[in-house]
Amino acid sequence: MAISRRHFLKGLAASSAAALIGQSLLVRTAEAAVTAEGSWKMAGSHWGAFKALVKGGVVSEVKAFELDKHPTDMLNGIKGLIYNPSRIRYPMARLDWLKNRENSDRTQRGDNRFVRLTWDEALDLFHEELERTQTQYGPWALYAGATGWRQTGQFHSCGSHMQRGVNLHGNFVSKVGDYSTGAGQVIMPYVLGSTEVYDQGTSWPLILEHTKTLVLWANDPFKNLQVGWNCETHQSYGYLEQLKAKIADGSIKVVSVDPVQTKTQAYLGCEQLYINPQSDVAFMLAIAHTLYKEELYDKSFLGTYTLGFEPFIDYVLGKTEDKVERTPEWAAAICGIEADRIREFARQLASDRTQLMFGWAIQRQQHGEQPYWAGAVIAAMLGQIGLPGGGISYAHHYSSIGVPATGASAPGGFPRNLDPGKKPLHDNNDFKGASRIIPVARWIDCLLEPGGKIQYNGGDVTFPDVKMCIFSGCNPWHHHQDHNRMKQAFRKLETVVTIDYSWNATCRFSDLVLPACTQFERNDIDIYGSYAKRGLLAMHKLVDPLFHSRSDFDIFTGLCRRFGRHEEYTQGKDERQWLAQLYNECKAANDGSYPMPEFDEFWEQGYVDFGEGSTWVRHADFREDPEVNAVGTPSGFIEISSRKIGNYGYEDCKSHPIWMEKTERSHGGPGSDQYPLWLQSVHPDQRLHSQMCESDEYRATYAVQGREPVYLSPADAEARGISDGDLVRVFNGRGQLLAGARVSDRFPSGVIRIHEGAWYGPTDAGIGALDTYGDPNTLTLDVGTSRLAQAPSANTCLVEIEKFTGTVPAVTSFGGPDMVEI
Ligand SMILES: Nc1nc2c(c(=O)[nH]1)N[C@H]1C(S)=C(S)[C@@H](COP(=O)(O)OP(=O)(O)OC[C@H]3O[C@@H](n4cnc5c(=O)[nH]c(N)nc54)[C@H](O)[C@@H]3O)O[C@H]1N2
Ligand SMILES: Nc1nc2c(c(=O)[nH]1)N[C@H]1C(S)=C(S)[C@@H](COP(=O)(O)OP(=O)(O)OC[C@H]3O[C@@H](n4cnc5c(=O)[nH]c(N)nc54)[C@H](O)[C@@H]3O)O[C@H]1N2
Ligand SMILES: [Mo]
Repeated sequence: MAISRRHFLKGLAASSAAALIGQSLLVRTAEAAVTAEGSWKMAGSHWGAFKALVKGGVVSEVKAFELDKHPTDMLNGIKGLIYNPSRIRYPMARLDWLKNRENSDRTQRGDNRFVRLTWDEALDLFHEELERTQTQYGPWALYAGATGWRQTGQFHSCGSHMQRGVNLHGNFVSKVGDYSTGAGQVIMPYVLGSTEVYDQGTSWPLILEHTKTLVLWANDPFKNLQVGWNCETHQSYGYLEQLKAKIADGSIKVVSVDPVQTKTQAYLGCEQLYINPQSDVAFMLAIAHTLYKEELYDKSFLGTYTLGFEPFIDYVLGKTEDKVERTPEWAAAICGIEADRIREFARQLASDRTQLMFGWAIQRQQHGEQPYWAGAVIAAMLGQIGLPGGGISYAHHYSSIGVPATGASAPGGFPRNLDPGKKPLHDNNDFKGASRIIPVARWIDCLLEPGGKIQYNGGDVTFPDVKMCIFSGCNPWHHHQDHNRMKQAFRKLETVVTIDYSWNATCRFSDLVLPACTQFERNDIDIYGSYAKRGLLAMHKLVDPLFHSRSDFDIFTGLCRRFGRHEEYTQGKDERQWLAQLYNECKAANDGSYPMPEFDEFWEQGYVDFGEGSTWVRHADFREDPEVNAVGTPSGFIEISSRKIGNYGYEDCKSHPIWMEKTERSHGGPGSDQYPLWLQSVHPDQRLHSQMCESDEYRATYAVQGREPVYLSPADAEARGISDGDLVRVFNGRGQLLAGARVSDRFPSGVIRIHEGAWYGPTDAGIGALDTYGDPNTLTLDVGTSRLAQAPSANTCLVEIEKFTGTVPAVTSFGGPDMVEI
């Protein structure tokens, strides 16, 4: 009965499927008892806390938590995230892999033909493959490092479950860094002594009080603060509201330095300073030139708090080997901002209290280390680092940074590592001379070039010969650049195991797929407001796990049982016991400062409020006493030049910030004669990366002819005979995709946008296949930012676009695998 029902349901729209499913398959004991009116339950998510009405075992309504005064529109996608035809229903194995395992035809990977398995079969296979990889090869052959935007909840955080479970069996290759701030988190410790990107920033109330000019540099907080790493409070929006009022009454000037008119710019009604993409460093050098020539810089700050200004300014003034003076005229030709406007902007920055606020997309491009470093140099020349409302920040668009934070302790999570004294079953630590840890964005290079060597942050990395990969809570077939290159790399792999709740492209390119449940199908606790630490949330299980899905905790308990270590994995505790323990530890840590009720009472209430936090100024302590409170750089001072980086001898990251041309740059830069349009693949307004793309009805609110929108300027559209709503083909030498044209005057000529996270849906498994939905990573460039950080360079990408005229292929991204019988 279940089987025919499944065929019947496949392809139905989410809502109708939910209605049908609700009455039959999904009603389970716990929910069956609930009355027809249903009950409201507290839940949490990256999109904020919310209450869900659960009726007859089905989530029927979602409304924002009362404390959230600025809920995101994305709450409207939640129901569709639970109920949609792309949910993974059963454990599945790729057809030819199931038949031939390590000898399978790997060119078939991606053809989406899969065979349904029972959980016992699937976990046996998973265990056999781990065993084979560890014994036939060794820990160097297993990559289990990739982790991504798992769902919220401290206990069920799935990357921890995967790594602890796998580690109980054996060692594996892991990663360093992330896709978000790969370049920033490596360069900034050399410059300001800390990653900056993940540090608390000056509080918004102080910025609103003291700042006269606020520069949003490659920064769209109004779009990006909709989500948070933990359950988001959206308190930042209250401050953006006040900022808008202050712009209107003339007390603060806000300038958005960005090639496009951002959502924030439109909301605030602030000024946009248009800049050619990827050219910010040229602009910054010319600002430094003006500040210096017009004596608008703070000599005393440079003398007291910084090192290495001279070599930098010599370079700016053309006193170095190349004899090029980085004047505003020189920069204007690169960045597209007139020389006089550059001078005027520099004077404005120096005229009064100025706060620079950088976003992260600007370091997700070739030489992404440079704009962050050059930005810090400008802030140092302005001499306001450490003053309220002055200086520089690299994170006010992220996870409630800048909201006055409480000092409360957050609950811990399920341990990612083995317990003290415990060793893996196969405790082989011989990586055969290869590196145990690789820079995360270089893992495709690693698959393609086993034994290859790269430089990274002052050291050498040797790529291991990976044969098996495990992915959980991440979607590399959205997040990594250049999918056609990835296809080649994946052909080197014997086994790919993915644990997820929705059948995304990573499942399609895997051999064994295990269905996890969503966070709405398990109980958890989370801090409310990542950096704000506003309170503690009970995330109530709304419905039982759908279909055959299980929590990651249950999945890895089952795996560990196969080699007799499940008791160690769980520490003999179930979900409820773990939650109570994590809660009680948190309660003890907060004792005296932030009172918390007993666990059962908390669970019943659903929420503990820690109240308003207090304000804080970033780097104020360093400003007050640079010797006692030295920053974490090698010298303890802000390093405008870095001897340490200089000693590495890297061509692409020298001892102070410099302008370097990109391999691809629009507006007259390299490659623009063949592919004239710069593709920015920034973060989506209506998704969290690829999460929620599968939410059918919600996707329909932004899709164009069922495809991901590509935004382009009226001029570029007209030149190509493209109208708003047309189906278009976007392409370059790396790949091609179909998308739906959205013509918008918020985009300048030469700049197009496709949001990252659009689900990859190739017509077939072949290299070069057309992507039917519009994942920008079909087109992006897969190179490291530099030898220093080896971070992703997704925003270095040129393309061309044309109206699509051929036979229109159906979208293949959604709806799960093609189930076949063996
Ligand atoms: N709604 C939503 N919010 C999110 C996320 C999401 O998926 N959805 N993801 C979260 C995560 S994981 C992260 S890492 C952050 C990402 O945060 P960011 O990386 O800061 O965000 P993006 O949206 O990619 O880009 C921000 C702005 O940079 C501009 N920009 C791009 N290139 C250049 C350039 O060369 N010069 C200049 N001056 N500007 C440029 C873009 O036009 C855009 O307006 O967002 C977080 N917030
Ligand atoms: N071109 C381009 N590419 C980019 C970026 C860009 O700006 N441009 N941005 C980069 C950035 S900053 C980031 S952070 C990455 C994001 O890359 P990812 O973190 O890989 O992106 P997500 O779409 O959040 O993928 C999370 C996956 O985990 C699954 N998942 C969620 N919760 C659970 C769980 O509890 N259990 C299990 N088993 N699975 C779960 C979801 O269904 C989803 O498939 O993308 C990067 N890629
Ligand atoms: Mo990110």
